[in-house]
Amino acid sequence: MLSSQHLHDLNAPFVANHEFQYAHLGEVLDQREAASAAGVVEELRRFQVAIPSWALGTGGTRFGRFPGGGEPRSLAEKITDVALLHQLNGSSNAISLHIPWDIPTDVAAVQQQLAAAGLHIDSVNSNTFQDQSAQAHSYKFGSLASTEAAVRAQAVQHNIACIGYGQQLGTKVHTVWLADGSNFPGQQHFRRAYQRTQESLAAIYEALPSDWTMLVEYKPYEPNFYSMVIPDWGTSLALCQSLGRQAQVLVDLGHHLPNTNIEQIVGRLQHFGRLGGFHFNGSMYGDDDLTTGSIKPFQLFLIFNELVDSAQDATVRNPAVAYMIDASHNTKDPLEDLLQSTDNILTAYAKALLVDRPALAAAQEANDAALAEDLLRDAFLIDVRPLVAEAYRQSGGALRPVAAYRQVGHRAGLIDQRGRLAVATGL
Ligand code: PSV
Ligand code: MN
Ligand code: MN
Repeated sequence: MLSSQHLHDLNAPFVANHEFQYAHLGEVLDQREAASAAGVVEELRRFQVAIPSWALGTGGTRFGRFPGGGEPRSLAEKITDVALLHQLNGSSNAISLHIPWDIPTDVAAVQQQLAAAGLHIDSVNSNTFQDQSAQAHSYKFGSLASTEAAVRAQAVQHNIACIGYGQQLGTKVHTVWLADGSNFPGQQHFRRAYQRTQESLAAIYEALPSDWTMLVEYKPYEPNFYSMVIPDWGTSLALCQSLGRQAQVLVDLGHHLPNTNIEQIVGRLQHFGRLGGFHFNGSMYGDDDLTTGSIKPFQLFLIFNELVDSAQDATVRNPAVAYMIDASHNTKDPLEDLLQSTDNILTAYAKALLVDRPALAAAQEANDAALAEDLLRDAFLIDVRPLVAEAYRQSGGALRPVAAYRQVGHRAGLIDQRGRLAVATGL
């Protein structure tokens, strides 16, 4: 952990320039009248995006993995890493757990560590996409959709056990992502696979405490490449509607075929009051897990435009959305990537807050396509970096989180402590 004096010293070389830029942008925004700099900074400071435990180590592909060293070997070390991110940017106050990778051995110690760092558990995520050594039945041909009742029962029990761990640690969100599907035409009966999944989910839903949310995530392909049982938001939505009000759809940005209009999906789900969670990552082709906003920053802005629009519309009755980064970094230092992803997320959010919403609504009503698009571009093209930096600073963080992380030589320190060959538990 860094002391506040240390953070203050790290910021010192950047302060004068930052204050000049922030004051200048404040004047520009005052002239535009859509939103004030202070108001946007306040919103940015409130916005928190959870870090998944599995993004803290280097990912890989089926061709290889190149660990960067000093990766967290335990839940305690994962929490330590997230605590540092939160210190640097004030925007990462929660960690998501994947069971069984993150089963807590000492619940009291975990709770104590979280409290000391101002963190909490965002959600528990079940894992029925891999076989574990002590497991009686294999998930090779599916889990909740399996043709074998014993496999389905085992998968249901695992999900219920996840909820139990979550209760011990104080979260109220359980996320289900299924790898179930098929690789060959004819392999799986589509309707029956859906029906079995629905029944299995209903059994898990029955065990869900009344103040919990169950998030149902969809994905069009991978690991199955002919069909997935929950391939799209329509299937997720239908499942959630059949389960009850506590079931919500989870949108993962990488889980769409190229050129899908994700912002429209976001708007639709909010209209139905069923947008429950969000997994951020960047995508060129599919579930690439690249840095959020690195490839399509305009798309990320348009997604936030929908979120802001819905948040400001009293007729929208969507519950609070659980935001998380879901990525697996192959090349960069994962902690640097998470800082960059969060920065890009806050940048997109800030720009969306700057949209002149009454003018946009009027242009839409008048079918003035050129003006409507210009109003979006006008907000998107504003350089909002001083607003994001000011949010970090007001939260006690670093004006430039990645630079600060490098300046203190954090990765080298982790390698010294944990070892060059320390590999994170998880993916
Ligand atoms: C699957 O691709 C996914 O996006 C799900 O959210 C999983 O829980 C996560 O990645 C980790 O495998
Ligand atoms: Mn995901
Ligand atoms: Mn994914």
